[in-house]
Amino acid sequence: MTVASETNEALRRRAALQESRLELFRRMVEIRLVEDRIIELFGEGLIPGSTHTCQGQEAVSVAVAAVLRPTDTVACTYRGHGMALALGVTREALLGEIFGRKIGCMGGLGGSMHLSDPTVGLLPTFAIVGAGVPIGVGAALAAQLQGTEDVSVSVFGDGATNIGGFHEGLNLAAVWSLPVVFLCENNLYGEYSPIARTTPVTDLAVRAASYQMRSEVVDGQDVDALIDAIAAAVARARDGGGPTLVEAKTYRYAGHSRSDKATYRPEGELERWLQRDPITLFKTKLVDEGVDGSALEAVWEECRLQLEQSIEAVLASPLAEPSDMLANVTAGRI
Ligand SMILES: Cc1ncc(C[n+]2csc(CCOP(=O)(O)OP(=O)(O)O)c2C)c(N)n1
Ligand SMILES: [Mg+2]
Repeated sequence: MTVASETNEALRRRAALQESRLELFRRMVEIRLVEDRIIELFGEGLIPGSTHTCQGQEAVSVAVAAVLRPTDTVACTYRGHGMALALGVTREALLGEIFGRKIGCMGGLGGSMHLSDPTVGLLPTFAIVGAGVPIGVGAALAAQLQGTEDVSVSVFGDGATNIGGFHEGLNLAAVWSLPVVFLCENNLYGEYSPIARTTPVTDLAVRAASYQMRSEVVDGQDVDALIDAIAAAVARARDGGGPTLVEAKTYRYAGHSRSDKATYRPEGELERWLQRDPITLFKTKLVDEGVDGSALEAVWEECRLQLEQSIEAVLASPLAEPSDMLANVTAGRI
C-alpha cells in the first residue's frame, strides 16, 4: 500500500501542478510518456491483466487536478492512469500497481483498472462501465450530510451515458441538489463501436435537460477551456448550487485496450485529431505567453529520464504474493 513518504509526495505533486502552468504542461507530457511506455511494456509481457491508456485525453485529467482540493473526490474509470498521475499519485505507485508489485498504490493487488489514493481524493477506479456515477453521487451525498463543502467529480466515458446507473445518478443528484460534477470524456468510441452506432444524440450534454441540470460542452483538447468549465461547475457545487454535466469532446489515440490496433477507425480520423493535440496546443499557448520554447522541449527529455528511473525502481520491487490478498480481509458471523 502507499507508504507515508509517497503520500506526502502525492500531495506535493498535486500542489506543484496547481502552482505553475509549466508543471501543468510537464504533467501532461509525463502522462503521455507513461502511457506510451505502458503499451511497449505490455508487449514485453511485463503487465498482467488488461490495460487501457488515455493518450490524447491528457488535458481532461490535468484540468480536474488543477481545480480540485485534495479533500474533494474523483471517481473515474479503468482508463484512469492519467487521472491518477494528474491528481498526484507518483509514477512508482502507479506503475508498481500496473506491474503487480508491492510498491503499487494498492500493493499490486488491483492492477491497472483498480487504482486509488485517498490522500489526493482518488476513489478506487471502476472497471464496470458507469459504476463510478452512483458512487460519485454517494460521495457527494456524504459531503452534503457531513457539511464538509467537498465536491465529488464523477468521470466516465460516452458509453457510460447509456447505462442505467448514469440516469439514476443524475436524477438523484438533481433532486437532492448534490455537490457533484459529472464529467463525460466523449472520445467518440465505446470499445470498438463509434458513438453514432450506439447513441442517438451527438452532444451527450443534452441528457442533463431531463434532470433540469446545467450542462456544458467543452473542447477536451484545450486545457484552459476545461479548467474554466470544471472550475465553474465545481464552484457552483461547493456553493450549494447543485450538479452539472460537463461533456469534454476528446479522442483516444491508442486502441481501446491492450493490443487493440483500432483498425475500425475511418482513415484520416486519428490524423485530424493529432492536429489538435492537447500538449501541442498548450505548448503553443505557453510560448505565446512568453515561456521559452526550448525549455518546453527539454521537458520531454527530463520526463523520459525520470520515467526510466521509475521503471527501474518498480522492477526492483517484489511482486505481490497471493497471500497478500488476505491481508485486509475480515470474516464475521451474521
Ligand atoms: C457494465 C459493463 N458493460 C460492458 C463492459 C465492457 N466494456 C468495457 S469498456 C467498454 C466501453 C466503454 O466506453 P466508454 O464509456 O465510452 O469509455 P472509454 O473506454 O471510451 O473511455 C465496455 C463496453 C463493462 N466493463 N461494464
Ligand atoms: Mg468512449
